[in-house]
Amino acid sequence: MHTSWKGVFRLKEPFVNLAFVQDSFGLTGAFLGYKTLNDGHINSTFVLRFAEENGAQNAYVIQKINTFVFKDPDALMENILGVTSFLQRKIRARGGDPYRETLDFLPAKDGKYYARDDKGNCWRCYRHVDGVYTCSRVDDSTVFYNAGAAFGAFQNTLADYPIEDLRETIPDFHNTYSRFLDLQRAIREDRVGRCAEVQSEIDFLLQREADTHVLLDLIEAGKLPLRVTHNDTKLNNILFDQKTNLGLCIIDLDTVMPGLALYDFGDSIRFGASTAEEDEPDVSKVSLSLPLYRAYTEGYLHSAKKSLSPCEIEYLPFSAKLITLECGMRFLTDYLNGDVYFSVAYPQHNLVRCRAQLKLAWDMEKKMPEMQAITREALKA
Ligand code: GN1
Ligand code: MG
Repeated sequence: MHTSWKGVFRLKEPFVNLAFVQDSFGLTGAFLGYKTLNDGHINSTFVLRFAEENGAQNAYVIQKINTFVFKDPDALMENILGVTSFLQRKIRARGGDPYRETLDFLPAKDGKYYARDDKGNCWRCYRHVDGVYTCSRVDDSTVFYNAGAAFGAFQNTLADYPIEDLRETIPDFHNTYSRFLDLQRAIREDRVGRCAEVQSEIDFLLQREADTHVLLDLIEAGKLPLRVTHNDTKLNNILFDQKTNLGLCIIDLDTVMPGLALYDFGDSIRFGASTAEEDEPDVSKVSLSLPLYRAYTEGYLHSAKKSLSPCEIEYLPFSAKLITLECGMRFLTDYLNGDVYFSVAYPQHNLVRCRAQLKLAWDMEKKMPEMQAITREALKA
């Protein structure tokens, strides 16, 4: 949940240069305060609120784009604007509210959808959606069913988006074998001397190399289609309507790229159907919740099953395990590389995250028959 407003009137580094963003994006009104949103591991995100003279308030989300991760901000914003304007047209056509059901980015003075400050940092701005909440853990199965329905609907709505127009913002993003090779390289280089302490995590992952080829082989064999996918389908990338608890708006469109429906399904389960947070230090608390797995699968299949092939449906349970392994690999790789990619709150953070993922993947392996049975049942529901 968002934290309360802070009554500050001047934002200092590393926060936002208020005058710069006001000027760049033409934000009017008296500055009331800001909040920092700490959900993401890549970009820095703030919400700024302003009051107009007539008393009306406007809030904006201001993000510093991480250009170490997103090397081409022009391509990044081109993708996002392509997708949001496509979604806005469809939402309007079905009588929805295009300003609440997708993100509305503001152009900067030069017409680009980001502004570069004098330090070379790239900032972007979109209208804050009011009357919503986010969550990074959920116990209520209904809300998680709604999450599945929302991501399923997102995939359906983008099914006829011209895939060839999308730039690959991060090449090989969910190429699990290339992630495996990245881990092997990090082990070989051992840049910060952390390898020896994580031998059991390394062994766990190296023993599962075969898994990293499974979906890639199916793509190669023409059995899994590339679709327009979100690629970062964490629960906290959904804005839920406070009144209805329905998934209203999908956010964090940075990695919308050609991908597999299975990557999106798998990542949602990894993050949202776990019994603990992604960075829970006590791994005995981490496991797959089968009731949550059922809820998400039912919600997702309810909106997406018509467009999914039998092969996609067959591999849904496996994809959850695979993306959990992939994420564990990525956290471990970053730990070995000296924490250069994901933002960390303390030195062992990436290792803690990795251990939680490996415990979850291990638990999914044990529960795979149940996950398969639930998927078959959800298909008939
Ligand atoms: C990153 O920044 P955030 O939290 O939305 C990452 C995802 C990972 C996720 C793990 C561009 O997403 O791929 O799954 O952390 N995004 C990028 O929590 O690498
Ligand atoms: Mg993201």
